[in-house]
Amino acid sequence: MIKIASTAMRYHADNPHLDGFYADIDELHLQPLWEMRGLLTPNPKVSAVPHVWGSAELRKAAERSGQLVPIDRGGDRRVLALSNPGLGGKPFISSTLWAAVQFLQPGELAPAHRHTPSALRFVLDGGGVYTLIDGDPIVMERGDLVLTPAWTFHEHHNPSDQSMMWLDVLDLPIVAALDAVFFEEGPSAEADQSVAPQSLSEQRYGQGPGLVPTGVSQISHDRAFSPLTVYRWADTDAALNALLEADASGHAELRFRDPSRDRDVMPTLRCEMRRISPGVATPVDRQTGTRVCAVLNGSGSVTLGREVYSLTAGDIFVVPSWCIHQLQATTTMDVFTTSDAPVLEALELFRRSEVPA
Ligand code: 1HN
Repeated sequence: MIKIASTAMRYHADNPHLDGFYADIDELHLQPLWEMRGLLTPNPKVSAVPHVWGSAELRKAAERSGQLVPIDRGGDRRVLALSNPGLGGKPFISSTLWAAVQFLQPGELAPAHRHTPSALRFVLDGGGVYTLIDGDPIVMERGDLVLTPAWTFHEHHNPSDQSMMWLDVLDLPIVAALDAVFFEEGPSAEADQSVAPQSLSEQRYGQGPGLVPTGVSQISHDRAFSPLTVYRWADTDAALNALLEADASGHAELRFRDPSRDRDVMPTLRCEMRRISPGVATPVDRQTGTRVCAVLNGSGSVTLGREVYSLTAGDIFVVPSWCIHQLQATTTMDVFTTSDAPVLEALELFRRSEVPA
């Protein structure tokens, strides 16, 4: 641990040469550590603050953007970024994650592109949009989790007669901090209405728990992300129900994982789903890294730090690093959570503790 305070006493400005020295080294783009404060703090210094974005306001804002802004503006996506009030206007939900709602109206097409930041989509309401991931068509329905791993081409089509809104989460701030953002436009596509009922990804990797293709027809998959790019709500729902029945706690928690290896779905993003029975509260916890959560079903509340926020289906909230967090269900509540935990774990920076209530 570097002790800044004691050396600061020794070197401070009663020496007449010191100011000149500071001016000279400034010209050389050098800075004295001994004059700095707050670099190494006993606990993480977190700029992001807890915040809940309400379902009704999100929906209304998305619909207004649909009336006012055509799809070919703003990077070919009609996306409203959830900007954390603690980050001084940056379009990030925390210093490490991007979260947004995306809105696609009937007949609209968000054209193909690819980028090094990885993305996921979680469908909070509606359905009927399909997305192509490296050409593999995936119909998106309520409660589905869809992955768009780094550098995969993706485009979204809405051939249905209803508008659709979903949650997008990307590791963009991490990739930007690493100066590793690349972006490329894809081939332009006409809206293709002929969507296969099941994606190739599901045909290969989504046919049963613990079953993966092998043998002579082995599908080689050497990328760091899950070869299964969609996790269907029907499967998640059934697994949550079974887990809730098997365990008397009234609280079931599942992690989405790569079916071919013991890994998170993507190297930067962990995905989990919780179901909490009426009247049940989860343990009070805190962990390093950001959690972005969305309520799929039910209602209740969340404690974030010292505040309690009421929750209803469609609400999205952020749990900043090391912030006290507890969920309480009024009706059976399903909460999707994604986090940057795999990054912290890989760097041995992940800490989690349950806090006495
Ligand atoms: C993006 O490519 C999508 O493809 C959504 O749906 C949100 C936010 C920032 C940068 C790229 C998409 C995005 C994004």
